[in-house]
Amino acid sequence: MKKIIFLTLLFTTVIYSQKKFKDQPLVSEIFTADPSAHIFNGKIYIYPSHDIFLENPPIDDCGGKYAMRDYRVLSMDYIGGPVTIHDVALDLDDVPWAKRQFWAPDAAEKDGKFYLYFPAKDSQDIFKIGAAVSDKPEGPFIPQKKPIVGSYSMDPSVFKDDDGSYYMYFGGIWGGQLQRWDENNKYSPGICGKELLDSGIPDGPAISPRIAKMSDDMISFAEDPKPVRIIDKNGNPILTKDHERRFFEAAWVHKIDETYYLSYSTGNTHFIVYATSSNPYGPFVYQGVINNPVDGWTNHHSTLKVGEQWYLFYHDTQISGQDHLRNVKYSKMFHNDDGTIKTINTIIN
Ligand code: FUB
Repeated sequence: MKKIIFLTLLFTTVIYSQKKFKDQPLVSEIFTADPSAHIFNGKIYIYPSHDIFLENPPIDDCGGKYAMRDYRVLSMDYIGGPVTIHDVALDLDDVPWAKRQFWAPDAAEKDGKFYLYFPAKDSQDIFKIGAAVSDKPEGPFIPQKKPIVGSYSMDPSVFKDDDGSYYMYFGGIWGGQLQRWDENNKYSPGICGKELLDSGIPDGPAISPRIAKMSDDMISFAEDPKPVRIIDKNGNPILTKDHERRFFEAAWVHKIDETYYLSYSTGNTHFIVYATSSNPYGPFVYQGVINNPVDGWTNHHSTLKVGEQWYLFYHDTQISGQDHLRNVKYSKMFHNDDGTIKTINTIIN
């Protein structure tokens, strides 16, 4: 038995030492994932999930091994500068409605206040999205006592438009539970994983991420969430079984001139892809791949312009080799003259 363990470890070490990674982890003291990057007060702040080691990680399709319990914010004065790991920004124990699984968060700033948006499962094990407020970008954040009314599923990201409106994009299928919510925002209990691959959802338009405009208070929705349509260049919806292009999780929006770029993860096919629109509500037209599969199962990102340069923040599993123990990184990202984005390969063969 000892021999088998030794050989397995040796094999993993050899494989990993042979892999060449384009970028290096931002920090190695803690495991971090799902980086949402912003510039606040002239500094770069990254809001990641804080992955934790589990003695016996559950094996299920509901994402049980992503059992995170707090958030830690990272910051850099400039790209490539030293990274500060700030103290705990929000602890699961301090959120009255949240029972478990602090998944991918995001943050926004308005009028000198900072808002952290985070998903967690409630006492019924249903994902909802919470808001927490701070005077400082790194927190600590004071959570609202209840989740955002009308919110559901996970992976919130909040986009500020040029006219000062804020929109939350959210949702994710499988363990993210989006398949349990219809487009009128009605919940029905349901399955959460691989069963959805072939028989779980009828073939037809894929499940859409959701959008809701934020109220002025930034802690509530100004409207009922609506589906965000993703279509191909002929105007046809991207279909459920189109696993390389359909939405899975990790919606994120950036804007260049009048074009909105919606990027997202395709989950089980592991790409970060993008689609464009002239309207924050869509429909978005599928364009292509931003990030090819990274090391590890999940692929989750954000985009940020620093000076004149765009960056893709993402994670992989370079340090641990385990899907649920990730490390955040960044890479330069380039738009072509026609507005398309050059595909990034984070593993160099
Ligand atoms: O980190 C937990 C979940 O894994 C995120 O919410 C998903 O986007 C995936 O990265």
